[in-house]
Amino acid sequence: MRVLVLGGDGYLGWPTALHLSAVGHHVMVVDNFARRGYDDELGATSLVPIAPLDRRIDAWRAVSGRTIESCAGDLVDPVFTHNAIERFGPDAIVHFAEQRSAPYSMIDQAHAVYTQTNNVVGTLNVLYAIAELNPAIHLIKLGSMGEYGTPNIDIEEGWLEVHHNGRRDRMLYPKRPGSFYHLSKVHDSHNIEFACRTWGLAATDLNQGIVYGQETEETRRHRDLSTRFDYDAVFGTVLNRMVVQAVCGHPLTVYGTGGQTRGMLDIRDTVECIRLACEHPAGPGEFRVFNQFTEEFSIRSIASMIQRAAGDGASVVMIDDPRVEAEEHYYHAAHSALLDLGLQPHYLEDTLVESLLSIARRHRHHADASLFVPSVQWRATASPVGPRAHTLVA
Ligand code: NAD
Ligand code: USQ
Repeated sequence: MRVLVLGGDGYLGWPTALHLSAVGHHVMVVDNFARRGYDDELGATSLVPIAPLDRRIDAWRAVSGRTIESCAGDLVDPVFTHNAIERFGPDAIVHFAEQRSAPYSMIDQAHAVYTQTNNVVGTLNVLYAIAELNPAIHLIKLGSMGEYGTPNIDIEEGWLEVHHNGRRDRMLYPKRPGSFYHLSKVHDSHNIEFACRTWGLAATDLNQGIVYGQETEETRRHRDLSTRFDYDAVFGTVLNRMVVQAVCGHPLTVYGTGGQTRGMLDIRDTVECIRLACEHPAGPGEFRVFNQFTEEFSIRSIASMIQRAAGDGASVVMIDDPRVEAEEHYYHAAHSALLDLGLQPHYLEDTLVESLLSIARRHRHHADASLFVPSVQWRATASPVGPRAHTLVA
């Protein structure tokens, strides 16, 4: 298959491009390098050094004999997006290319507006390009489990059978997310469902949980193939952050009571789920939703697991939650569709010591402890309207 990976320079996009290329698909990556720009803006860097995209591609050619094409540009530009898709002529488009940090989207008005514009407009441009060029292209869009929020009923895979006043219908599952970033994903999902229903597009919305880990079979083959490992309070996700905190002797930062429960998955399962979705496409007009995670954990239980695995007196600190979210809640989410397609999950218990902690130990000298401290508050401040304190680099 010809697969276009949008956001192919990012944490997940790059290992996915490698995995798809390794199994024989013809891959092109598109990226505007905004993610590298957020690092400059925030004064943060990946714990594991990453090579520029050109060097990554050269390293892959050297170790595998396979070519990955690349194209630099911004999906918010409709002409660029149309031309990139026309030039490559994909069978499938995997769309990772969004601003993906909840705290980043909550810094201030400018960052909220940037996040929603970047994500919603970029995705709309992709939808229009597919509709105009070839509606048979299968769109695989990265959504988020956080779109659902934490409802007091079971979470289904995208759709809900509703019985109301003696009638029934199959409706999109109601969403109540917890940040302007997560809301951008909800808006995307509605736009994609509309495009499938109206133009007959074929799409898979992958509501992914929190990803952990840094290595895949392909990225291990050369240091220039490494993907990022974020541990800062804006882009570092909880499990990756806590592993780095543990090896640096910093207390593991549990926000609030730590009863927040989330679906999670190993990065090796992310790349495999994408392969499965590409090779088993949605049908014409179908808006298919998969919940993409393998295990559920509360933040408290993750902290205890890491504390036990790291040893060396790792400690846990409970701090006031900078976010507005339920700290104790019901959580039960369906996630059988990808298992039915053949996913063989990796489990955290088996990989924490052998993979995550050993990578973090190897690179701990790069860590900057000031980046562990949460810097973004959800509760509205009486700050003036408009762009100010933080300058957007992207
Ligand atoms: P990332 O920030 O590392 O990668 C996203 C990439 O997209 C970056 O390289 C960035 O430069 C690029 N990009 C952003 N806006 C763009 C634009 N307008 N035009 C072109 N390129 C653009 O993020 P990630 O962690 O790899 O996440 C990838 C996707 O998966 C995101 O959509 C995210 O919401 C979703 N996701 C991630 C996680 C996770 O735990 N990391 C979990 C669930 C869902
Ligand atoms: N948390 C802590 N301590 C920390 C960091 C986070 O207790 O040091 C808590 C947060 O309060 C939250 C939970 O851990 O309750 C998860 O936070 P996170 O930063 O790991 O994840 P989140 O903000 O939800 O976002 C990440 C990715 C995003 C993706 C989402 C999947 O950045 O791109 O969409 O995970 S999901 O959570 O399923 O929506």
